[in-house]
Amino acid sequence: MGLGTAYKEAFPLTRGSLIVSMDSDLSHDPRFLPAMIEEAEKVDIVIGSRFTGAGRIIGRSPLRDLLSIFANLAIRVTTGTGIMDWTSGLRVYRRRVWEEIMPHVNCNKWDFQFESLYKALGSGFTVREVPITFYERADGDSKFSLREALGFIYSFLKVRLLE
Ligand SMILES: Nc1nc2c(ncn2[C@@H]2O[C@H](COP(=O)(O)OP(=O)(O)OP(=O)(O)O)[C@@H](O)[C@H]2O)c(=O)[nH]1
Ligand SMILES: [Mg+2]
Repeated sequence: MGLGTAYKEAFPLTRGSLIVSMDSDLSHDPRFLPAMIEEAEKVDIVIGSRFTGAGRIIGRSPLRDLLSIFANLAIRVTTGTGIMDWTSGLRVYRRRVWEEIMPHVNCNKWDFQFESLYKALGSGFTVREVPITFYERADGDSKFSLREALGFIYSFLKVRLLE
């Protein structure tokens, strides 16, 4: 039913003062978490970033990388923020971020990543990025398609223009 739907289902089941989100297709390596959690002492959201410092992507098709880079560039320029990786699913949130923004996030697919971050920034929460290596999925089928990409653009415009 989509990534956003899954996050909303999972949120009431979480405990503790920090919430970690990560993709379940092994694209995210937990070895980056200690540095991210350390950073979360200072800010409200820490993004595991493929596009800052030593951040990188391994094994994915150049076309997918290019789309990702372009989407992030477009979001960065149109929102006027310095965030390099808006679509990364590896994040550490302070619990109060989710408590405050979750009721206002409507996107149910991977557009959730954009809307949650956008609304968190709008609520004054602070964000920092920590470089990570993103690995192409080891197995399973991708849900990515032109339809998904167009759906993301639609959601982006809707969030930006209507809310
Ligand atoms: N529970 C649940 N999780 C989902 C769903 N869709 C996506 N996810 C999770 O979100 C992660 C990110 O989505 P992906 O489809 O892997 O997105 P991506 O990494 O950009 O693209 P590919 O790995 O190339 O397909 C997945 O690894 C899953 O963990 C869903 O419908 N339900
Ligand atoms: Mg994936």
